[in-house]
Amino acid sequence: MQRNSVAPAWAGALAGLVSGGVALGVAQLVAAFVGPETFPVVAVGDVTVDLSPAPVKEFAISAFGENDKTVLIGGVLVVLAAVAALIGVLALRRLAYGFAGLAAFGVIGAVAVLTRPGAGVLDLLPTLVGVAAGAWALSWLVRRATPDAGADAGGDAEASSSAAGAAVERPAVMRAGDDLRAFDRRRLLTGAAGGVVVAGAAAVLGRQLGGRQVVDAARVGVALPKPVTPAKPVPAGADLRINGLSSFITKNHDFYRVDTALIVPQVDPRDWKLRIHGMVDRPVELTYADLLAMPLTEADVTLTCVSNEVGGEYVGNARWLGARMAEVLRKAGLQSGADMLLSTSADGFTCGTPVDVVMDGRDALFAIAMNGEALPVEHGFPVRQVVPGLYGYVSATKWVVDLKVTRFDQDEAYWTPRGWAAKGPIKTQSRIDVPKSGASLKPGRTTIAGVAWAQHTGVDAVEVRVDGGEWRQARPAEVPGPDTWRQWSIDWDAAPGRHTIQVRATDAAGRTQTEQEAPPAPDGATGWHTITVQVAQA
Ligand SMILES: Nc1nc2c(c(=O)[nH]1)N[C@H]1C(S)=C(S)[C@@H](COP(=O)(O)O)O[C@H]1N2
Ligand SMILES: [Mo]
Repeated sequence: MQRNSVAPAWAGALAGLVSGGVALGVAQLVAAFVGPETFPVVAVGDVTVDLSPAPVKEFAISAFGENDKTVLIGGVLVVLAAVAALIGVLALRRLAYGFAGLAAFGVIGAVAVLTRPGAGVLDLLPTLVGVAAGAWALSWLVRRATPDAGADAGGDAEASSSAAGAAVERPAVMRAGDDLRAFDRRRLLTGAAGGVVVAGAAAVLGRQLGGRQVVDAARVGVALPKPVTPAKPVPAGADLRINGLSSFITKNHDFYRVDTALIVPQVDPRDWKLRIHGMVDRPVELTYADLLAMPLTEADVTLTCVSNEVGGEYVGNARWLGARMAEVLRKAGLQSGADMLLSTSADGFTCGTPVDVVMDGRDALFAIAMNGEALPVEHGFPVRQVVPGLYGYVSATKWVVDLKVTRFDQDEAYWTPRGWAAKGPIKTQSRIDVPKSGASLKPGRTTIAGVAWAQHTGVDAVEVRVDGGEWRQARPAEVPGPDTWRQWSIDWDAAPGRHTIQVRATDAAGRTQTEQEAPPAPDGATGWHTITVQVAQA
């Protein structure tokens, strides 16, 4: 008896894939009501992010850049699809195997959801309802594919009759070889098509309902107060307006984004609270309205990511508006001995910032606006931290909701156990923006230009050399203060041939960038940005 050939493997794989789709679509729909982070695919992705060792994450960032999240979710979906197909194949042999596979999936999803910060039992709903819908779809499709459940190749009458609900009227032996009756291809295909429609509709509806409309609307409705302390005027000469050179202010749309969030946290400002506790005299709770009612400070500050490679793109300059962190902390009263501010975001990311840096008078802000508009949701709406001079991973908490005043010897922030330094002052760096590395140039006078940064110390000088020759002084542009990057430019008489161009900056404390190359981990890349260009014959 060749029962295995009754319904082909592809039929099982198809049933499995469609059932998996139904499970995810329905889970997505339910997650729209419970919270987008409870969608099991996202939760599994989040766990993957949190469990990935630093080198894997660094690889992901360098290989995929800001697409790393899409690649990760895509990877999770590919694995899911493969396993769903397998589950379908098993289900055709014996439905109970398929159910067991789905249940195993549900358990993985449930565990992932429950390990998310602040997760409750209700958060399991998308996973549970999704798995139930997937199981229902699977048994329905298997039944359609094999109308005579008795032909179920496993021959387990109990599992097939109870699960598939079809009466076993004749012994399977009698129908062995009766392919038309044992495997109904048309009914499987129409059923699968129906399943795809259900899965797609549920997913689309879920995305619509769980989307960002509510928070987007609240964001658009924010009336930004005028700063009591406006930004220092930006000198006219701060922006050299050279083609290809990063503009002095980075537009919000162009601003780099780095975070561990697979889906951007949606925080309604009406629900937002910042809790300040720990080593303080009086714990404080601030609402968004409280924050907006404080005297606000505006400041131009360049953010930099510790993951930025020499010459990399993870740096940007914006005008921030916010309440001074020092003033908020003085309301709470810092106790002596506290040296760390452990901030937590709505999605559970944590960040450890030195107390002395925040309290030393620099423009360390709980920022609410970026370049004249309420913070973009991706950049931390409604409130994020901005601290000049520190890499983002130790200072720039987006969607910040909690601040614990503590000690570095008692608490650890997100990236520290993952191989990054507990403290992250920004290292002086410089970058050549024009010409682009690998460019082909005409011979003759050419402009070389770029940016350099040494936040809160300031950039004093920038030097450029070609082909390892003499360092020449570039012209640094004007700056409003020490907390932003500084443009620079220099003219070069390009002779035909291939050339190497290098840059190095010296900060206002007299320290020149080291030539020594270091990778981003554990505390920031070093080395001189070096590009090569090809100059054509005259
Ligand atoms: N909630 C949260 N805030 C975060 C992060 C994060 O992963 N989660 N990453 C930090 C890092 S590493 C950097 S470099 C900056 C980047 O800010 P941006 O995305 O607005 O450029 O945000 C910081 N704030
Ligand atoms: Mo970062």
